[in-house]
Amino acid sequence: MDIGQFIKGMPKVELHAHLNGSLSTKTLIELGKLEYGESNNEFQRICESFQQKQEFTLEECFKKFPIAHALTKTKDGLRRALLSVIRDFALDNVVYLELRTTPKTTTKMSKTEYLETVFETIRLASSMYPDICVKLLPSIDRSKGIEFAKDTVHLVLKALKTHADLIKGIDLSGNPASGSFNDYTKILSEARNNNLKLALHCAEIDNDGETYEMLQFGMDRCGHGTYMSSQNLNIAKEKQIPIECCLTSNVKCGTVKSYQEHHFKNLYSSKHPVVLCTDDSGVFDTTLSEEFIIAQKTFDLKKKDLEVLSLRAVDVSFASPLEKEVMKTKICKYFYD
Ligand code: 6MZ
Repeated sequence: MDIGQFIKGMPKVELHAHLNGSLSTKTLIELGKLEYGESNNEFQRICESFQQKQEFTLEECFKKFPIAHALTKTKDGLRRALLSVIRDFALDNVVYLELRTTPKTTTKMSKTEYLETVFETIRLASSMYPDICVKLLPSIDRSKGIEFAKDTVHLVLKALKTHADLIKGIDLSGNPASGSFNDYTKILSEARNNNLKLALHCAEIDNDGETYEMLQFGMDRCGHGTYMSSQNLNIAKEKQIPIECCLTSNVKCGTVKSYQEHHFKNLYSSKHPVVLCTDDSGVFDTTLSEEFIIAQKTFDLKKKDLEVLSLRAVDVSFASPLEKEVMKTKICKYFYD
């Protein structure tokens, strides 16, 4: 079997995926037809022109999310979008998905309704796509301010009473150039004190001081970890903080010059816990298989490396011990049967 096919069939674990960034162009167009009418070609043109762009800046990338947000503002749109995303990951043989999304108030839904719709849909998907286990990391968008963040965490803590099986932790994301990490430490501590894991976007842009503060504060996983000075990297290594590497996202946004120069290489060869992730598979037109294929080709990974990476992703996931056992069994079966 060729290595690409082997990777496609491999049971995979996705730990860094944003819901509204994971809508494929096909899904956006389908939802666009429902929202704006069959004959609205302008919407289709905008979606396609975004997909054709191979490189953009991080700032430009943040201009793409409102397109998806306009289609997930109703319960029906959100439900359809979420089901499509789960289906697409399942079709790519992702067996465990920690999906992130920012609970938001829209013109048609309250923040509570947004979150409840997400829970309902994940439960519905578990019978439609039984081969994929989906968990949620509600996101705090750092561009929306502290009051918004407090409200989100309090809603999530309330939701733990009925959805503790689905909620695995909190993600801090949003445009990394906006807001200040210090504003969020109090509310993130509250989440942590209530046993929520923290997955923080950290060092996605060059801001050494903030990266240092974040690493001192601590986190269960670091999103991106692109611009780490050697001092900060040493802290991450001492604390053994797993790093979620999103190759295509970083290269297309220009925060990493090329795949060859991606920090994944040094992290992996120094045996630091590292995972491959898609970030926004729709925005960057990728899949988790594709990310593994790129890593395999660029860094000449062998099957043993693919197995190590897959098992490491299980280890650093926020799954329960039983969920981890199930995943490890699937992975080992694939590699050794
Ligand atoms: C930081 C990102 C991101 O939450 O509406 N998001 N935050 N860095 C990135 N790197 C490219 N990609 C996505 O999904 C979209 C939201 O996820 C965050 C942003 O806040 C974006 O608005 P949801 O489902």
